[in-house]
Amino acid sequence: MSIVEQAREGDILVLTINNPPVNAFSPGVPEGLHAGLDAAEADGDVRAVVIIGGGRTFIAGADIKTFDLPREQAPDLRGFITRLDAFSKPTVAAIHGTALGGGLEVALACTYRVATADARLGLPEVKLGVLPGAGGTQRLPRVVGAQKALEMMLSGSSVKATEARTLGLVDEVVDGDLRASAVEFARAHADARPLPRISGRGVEGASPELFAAARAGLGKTHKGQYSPGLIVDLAEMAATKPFAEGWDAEAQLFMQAKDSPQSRALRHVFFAEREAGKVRGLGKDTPVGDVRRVGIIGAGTMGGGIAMNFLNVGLPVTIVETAQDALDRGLATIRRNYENSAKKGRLTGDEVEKRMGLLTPTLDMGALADADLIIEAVFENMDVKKDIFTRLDAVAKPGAILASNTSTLNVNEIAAVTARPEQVIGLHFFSPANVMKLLEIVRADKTSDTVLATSLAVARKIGKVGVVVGVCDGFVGNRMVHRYGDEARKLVEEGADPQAVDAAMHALGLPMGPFEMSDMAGLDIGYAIRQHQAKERGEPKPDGWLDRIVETGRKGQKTGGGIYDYGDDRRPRPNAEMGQLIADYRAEKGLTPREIGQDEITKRLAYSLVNEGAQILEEGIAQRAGDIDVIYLYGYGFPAYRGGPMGYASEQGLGNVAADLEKYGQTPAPLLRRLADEGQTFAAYDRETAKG
Ligand code: T1G
Repeated sequence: MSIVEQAREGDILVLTINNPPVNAFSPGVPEGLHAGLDAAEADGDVRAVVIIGGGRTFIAGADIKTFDLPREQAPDLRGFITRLDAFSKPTVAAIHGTALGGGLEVALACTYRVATADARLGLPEVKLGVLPGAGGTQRLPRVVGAQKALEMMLSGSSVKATEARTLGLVDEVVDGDLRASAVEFARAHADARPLPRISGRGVEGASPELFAAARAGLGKTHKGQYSPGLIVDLAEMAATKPFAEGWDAEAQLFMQAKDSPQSRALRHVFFAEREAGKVRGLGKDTPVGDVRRVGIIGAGTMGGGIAMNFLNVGLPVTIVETAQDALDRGLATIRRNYENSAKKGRLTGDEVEKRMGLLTPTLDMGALADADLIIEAVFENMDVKKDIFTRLDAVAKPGAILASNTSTLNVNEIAAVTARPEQVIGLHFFSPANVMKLLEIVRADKTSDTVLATSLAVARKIGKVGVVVGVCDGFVGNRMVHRYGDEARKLVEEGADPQAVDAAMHALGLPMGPFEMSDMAGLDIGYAIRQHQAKERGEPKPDGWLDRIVETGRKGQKTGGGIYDYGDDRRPRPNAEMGQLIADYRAEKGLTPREIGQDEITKRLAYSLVNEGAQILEEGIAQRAGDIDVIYLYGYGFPAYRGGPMGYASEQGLGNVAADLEKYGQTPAPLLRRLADEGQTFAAYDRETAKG
């Protein structure tokens, strides 16, 4: 089957693109389409052309993998679109699945567009740190108006065909056979002359105020990002300059954006997200279990949040507690969360009741006997968990998956108390569990492939980004954040203010700095972990400045104050007493504070993550550096336009990172040292290790 198939339907020529999985505009596709237009031009009996996608979608965009090809090797989407726009016979884009990015740009260069009702159309290029580079910034505003075009291009969101019809983005929404309907539509419009061309239209609803407002809003909606400003500039050119001028400017600005560190980072993230869901060595034919009934042990904050994920996708959940009041509190919290969503119009009253109706509260663990997946979400204490898994072993049906939501404890130890360690896995949800997309899937030594594959499928089903990690203290995310917290506390010991440390992370693009995050999570949690780890290591009781703050009873937001004070708006405000406590601490320890600049703070914090990540990678706790990036993006808010910690380090140059680590008193991990000496990146390491 050729990549673009030509077929005559009477006087209509149908060009079908066969480039699975998403008909991206890869090498071969333009050549095939040009050949199709050549055939249509050469044959006087062909009155119109239909372009349609084979398989599950129209064209989902330029082939992102070709962005770094030398220009002469990259598919010439703009060249094809120029020819298509000027083609002498009517052309019809027949759209199903998605028409995204370059796919929608091809469709906009066609004379007409027809689509199935569930098709989605959009220009998501901003999510890759670029902009529509094949006419989208000039044609979309001419079709849907300035306001809607800005909204679509800046959000990167797509619209369903039914809305696209209202916007004039498609000419007809078809049901039944798309191909036949498109051929019929083409035949019915074969004699239309002059051929309507979008490039000849004006832009409705444009004004200097609109573009000024759009620019002003970027600081909030696209903080620190580069290509959104260019999109506004180009949309304004569509409204104020001749098409040809905007078209040429778009090409230049696209190249600039494509070659930016932010676009490299976002393209890395695009593929890393997809790779993270694949487990090396897990056979494609590994049987995947069918999870129809879920059991949750613990109706606290985590248990309730976890339960909501399954209720949201229509799976019945039995939730177990040890006392009625705890059970009642848990259910009330779940109901309150849903009712809050209903108040915001995200759920109807019926949907709330439907979800609540799927929830079975009980005090009897025996009620979990028919669950396919049971998730323990109780107090972070190994003895408690061991007791629960021992009892679960006697209750759960054969083949049931027994998962712990532990955030740091050893899943091998938990599995060892059961007679079925192959059924035991860690499913580490991040709080709030019904909101955070990250799910660390902790593969224990004896976890079976089927349990692992089923857990990945469950993650996809409940809309989580599941990343497989190994067993160690803190797995991947929390292990890295502990190191990051150590370095942050050290910076304050040496003279930095907590606010300056947090401000450096804001400047890097994180929504919260380490101390704001600690105050939010609860200072007592970090305190307990430090005490536990010191005890485990036989070290003296920790007595850091932050430990002293906790010992004053200040535990963070939950007590109205921790490192910072918090008002009703929950915004952190410096507390003079804490400042004095830190100063006194330094004096007592003989620490002479020094001025520490933002660059040093940023490097020490970001690279502490990277260094621990390199260690984790070398130990095999994470499969890929890309997986670590995905964990950090989805679990801790590291900005995607920086590529995640490992992607960010590769962009800085691992040689520079290693040198800075040494400059600031940290020893580069052996893998980091090796890659730095070889001039390698972490992405190259991932490619190298993928070969097995
Ligand atoms: N290029 C290359 N590969 C792509 C791709 C693309 N545009 N889109 C998807 N893939 C791969 C993906 O890596 C995965 O590979 C497989 O296809 C299935 O993807 C000039 C410059 C279409 C909604 O940004 O949003 O056009 O893991 O797992 O969940 O203006 O893919 O199987 O090896 O995501 O069903 C603009 C990106 C490009 C669309 C389908 N277009 N893709 O989702 O499958 S820039 C996009 C998606 C552009 C022009 C500019 C989604 C999807 P593998 P998947 P899915």
